[in-house]
Amino acid sequence: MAKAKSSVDRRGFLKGAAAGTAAISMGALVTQTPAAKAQGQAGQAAGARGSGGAAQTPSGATLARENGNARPGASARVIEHPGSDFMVDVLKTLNIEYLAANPGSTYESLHESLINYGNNQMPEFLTCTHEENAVAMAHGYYKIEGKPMMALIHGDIGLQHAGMAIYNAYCDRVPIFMVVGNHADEAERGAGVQSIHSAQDLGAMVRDYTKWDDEPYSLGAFADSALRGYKFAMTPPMGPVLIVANNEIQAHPMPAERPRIPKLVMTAPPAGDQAAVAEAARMLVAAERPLIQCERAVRTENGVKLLVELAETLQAPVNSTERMNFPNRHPLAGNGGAGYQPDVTLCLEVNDLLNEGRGARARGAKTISISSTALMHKSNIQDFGHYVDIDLDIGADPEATLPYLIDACKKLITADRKRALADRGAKIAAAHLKARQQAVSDASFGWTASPVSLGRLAAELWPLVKNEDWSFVSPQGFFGNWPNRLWNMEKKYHYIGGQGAGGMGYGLPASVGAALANRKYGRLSINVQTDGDFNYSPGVLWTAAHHKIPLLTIMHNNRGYHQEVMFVEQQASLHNRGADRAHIGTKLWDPDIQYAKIAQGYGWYAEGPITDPNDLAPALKRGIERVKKGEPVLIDLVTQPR
Ligand SMILES: Cc1ncc(C[n+]2csc(CCOP(=O)(O)OP(=O)(O)O)c2C)c(N)n1
Repeated sequence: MAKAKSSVDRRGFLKGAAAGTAAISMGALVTQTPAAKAQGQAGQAAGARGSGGAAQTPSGATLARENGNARPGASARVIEHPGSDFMVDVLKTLNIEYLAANPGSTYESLHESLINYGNNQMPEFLTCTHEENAVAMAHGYYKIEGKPMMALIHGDIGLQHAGMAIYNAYCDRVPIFMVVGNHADEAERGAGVQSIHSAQDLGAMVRDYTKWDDEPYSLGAFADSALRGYKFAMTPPMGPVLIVANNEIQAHPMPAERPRIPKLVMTAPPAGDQAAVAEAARMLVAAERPLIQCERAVRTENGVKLLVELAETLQAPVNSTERMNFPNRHPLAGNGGAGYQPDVTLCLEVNDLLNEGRGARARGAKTISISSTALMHKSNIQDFGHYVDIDLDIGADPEATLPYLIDACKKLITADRKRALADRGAKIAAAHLKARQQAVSDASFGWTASPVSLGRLAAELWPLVKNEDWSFVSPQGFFGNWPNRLWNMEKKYHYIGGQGAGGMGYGLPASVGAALANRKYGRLSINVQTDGDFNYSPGVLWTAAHHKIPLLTIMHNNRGYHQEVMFVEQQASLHNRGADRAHIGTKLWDPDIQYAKIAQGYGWYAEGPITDPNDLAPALKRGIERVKKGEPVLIDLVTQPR
């Protein structure tokens, strides 16, 4: 949401925020832990550890010199109740379990309040080594837990690091509650990093791909903003939201009159217009070959059940391309088989209707869309895709609309129609079975090959996990979609989908975030990890080890950016030149990267590189045993490209 505010207005307002505390300069703001207070060490407690008493810390003047603080000479004072304590009270009303953060001085007051005043609980700090990891962890976490994680971000530089991960979440319609620190007031902040890491309109840096952002100028406004932001994030279409927490409201003392924290009242997701839903039902029941095409169609286990009910009511095939929406072994799963040309396609939360809509129009077929994305668009980033003149466009949340659509369809189906639909269902079921048998046969190709085939990896893993409560927490597109082809995926958490915006560097941290959410359910989290993605920010391995997050990571180590190898080969062919140099700029060899050693260095149990396919199953067994005991484990498998 664009904000127009002049810097003159902002300064005036900030002066208001600082009213009553004008005498206290930045150099004078020193917080104090209870332990330090007991030892009478006021003014030295800024670096004190909560449990071990006050550490010897540099004086305010020394720190000021080193940090370029504007007022090095100011004497230290104590702030008993900083505004950041109130902010913690606000955050606690949101019931957020975890906060992922790479530390930074723009939110130092809030940081200290969270761990001491807030007792590091609800939310609990997760120490991250990169802002992109913090946000991507929150991304993966939501897709298991169904509620947002908080990401706490350091000023403009941290926000720049977080940018791509925010964009992935935005395109994946994933809510993340982000708070970014800032020193807004030039008169109050120091020279050096306090100025360089601050911005006049911090939200502008990511506004094109956050659902909403705000910069509250008082504690009362922070409370409103935080609750409003949480609510916006969680209303379909969901998305990341950003609150700028200016140091001026974090670090100044609480006003005498404590602002009220309002109640969190969530918005019910929008269901489709009754007449439009009735029209959709008429088209679907009359169709000879309907198809249900899903992207982010449903959000919960109940949504999966509803989709099964709709498919069975219509005896229509369900093609699901993103997160798990529909059980993949249901006889109606798939595209209906070879030669099944849909005459009506129902698209559920399909972002870009180019393929479905224009394809249908070309052959005289019809397209219906039910999507919440119709309710929110921004101008700059082109993630909205294409304008397609489809036949019925319902702006609504599919999951909230499904009960009405199912009812409307059932009312229209006569006994005769039911018999015809059952005949169609039997044919679709036969095609489904054929596709599954074909997948089993395809998995045997290159069974004894080294590097190891991905079909073999999927086939070796399945018997080891199928009796566990398992969750596949990485994208499967670069893994040949093998889990969908071979495994039995019936629960929502069996597959959490892809990056959202195709941004690499998502896989490793998102799988750690998802594994964290799975931990409390005792679920076995499985991540098949491509090597290109791994190398963006491997520091999240340390976060997983430090916070004891059990996760089985199997490296799909094809020693390169294979997607790009294929693109360069394609271009070489298009330009009528040989592809023998396509490895330049695309391969990760010479030297081969030692992933097991990297993981061990970050505190993981790790094995490999494995090149003999016969060594794979025993290594997987050992790995699973350790993960079940609570450890993160990495097995480096040298693989075929795809
Ligand atoms: C941030 C980012 N940079 C570059 C790309 C372009 N890109 C798309 S796929 C890909 C290769 C990724 O390599 P890897 O994760 O090893 O998967 P592989 O293609 O080898 O299966 C790259 C670099 C991207 N999508 N995201």
